[in-house]
Amino acid sequence: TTYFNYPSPALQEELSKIANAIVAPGKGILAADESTATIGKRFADIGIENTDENRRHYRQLLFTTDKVVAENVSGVILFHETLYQKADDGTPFVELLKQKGIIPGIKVDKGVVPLFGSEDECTTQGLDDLAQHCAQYKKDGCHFAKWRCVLKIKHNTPSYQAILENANVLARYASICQANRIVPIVEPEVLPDGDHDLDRAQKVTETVLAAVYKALNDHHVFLEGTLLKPNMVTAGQSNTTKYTAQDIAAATVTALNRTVPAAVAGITFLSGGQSEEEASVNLDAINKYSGKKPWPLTFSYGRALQASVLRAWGGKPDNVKAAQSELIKRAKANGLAAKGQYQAGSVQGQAGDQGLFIKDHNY
Ligand code: 5MM
Repeated sequence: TTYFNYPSPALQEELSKIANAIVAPGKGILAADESTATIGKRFADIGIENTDENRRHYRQLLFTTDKVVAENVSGVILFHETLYQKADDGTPFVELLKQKGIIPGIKVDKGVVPLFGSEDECTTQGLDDLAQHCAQYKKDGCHFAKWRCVLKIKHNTPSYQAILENANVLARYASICQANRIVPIVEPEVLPDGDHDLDRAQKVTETVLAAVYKALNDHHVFLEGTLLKPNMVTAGQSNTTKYTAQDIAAATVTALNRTVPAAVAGITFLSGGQSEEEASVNLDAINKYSGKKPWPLTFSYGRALQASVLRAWGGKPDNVKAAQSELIKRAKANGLAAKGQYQAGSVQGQAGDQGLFIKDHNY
């Protein structure tokens, strides 16, 4: 009798190879998986209309960036629509990425919904038909996936209900991905909203991650073939204490050491509303931190890799090259930070040190 099965040795090898390639030294992920509504908000900031064609032009800009970007970007997370779009010359976007040696990935969750009866907490939906979608995405060239859950720090939250539900849905998602030869990125984001201090953020992050890894174990998920996409441990947005990057690094690495098994292939942080420069400086401090670090620690940034790009582009074809050079610069900065070799202030972007916080980013 078998009580459970790990993936076959061949599947284990395939999954860990993909995961390890994503977190190769000095490399990380560009999260370009904004859903239609979210990219609409980014476009609104620069006065661009949210049309299919504008979305295609923008993603074309990202994916036709010179191949030097692939020195620091190992994977790109796409939104469903983008996966099937093509460049002006008819080349599918997936092909453009593959030609540069960048691994295509796909967002497979269907967004955040309220948890009835809770204090404004949420879960993430999308498990129905996920297996079929994963099988199709694998055929269409995606080798990893992403699913984001959000947890909120308030007086009584995150609740047991939210912690358990989100951990379990992430574990079920991860197991379905692996069954379809796709590496799951597990993203339980503890939101930065609130006035809580660094200690509270650390404790909540530990509690959430402990529940996530218990659930992954319950579902027999093969950890060596997974990546974790957590928040860095930072104080709440409206907390006024000044914490240094070293404080953030110590709190973050300590929380991870206490809860994330060493078997996990890598940790790819989200930027969570930090400015581009902050996100690089904090990642760098995390990698410089002298405590135990059994996993590669790198980036999977959305806003912190795209703010300057969007600003430099402004929707104008003439600005495409300038915008692409912003992407290359920021990717380079974060690639250095992933090795603990970034010099604060050494890479200046058009968005500078501007905060990218969005209140209640629970969509
Ligand atoms: C790119 O933004 C992703 C969410 O898009 P939707 O809200 O449209 O689903 C998001 O999951 C993102 O990948 C992570 O939060 C990391 O992005 P940031 O901007 O926090 O680095």
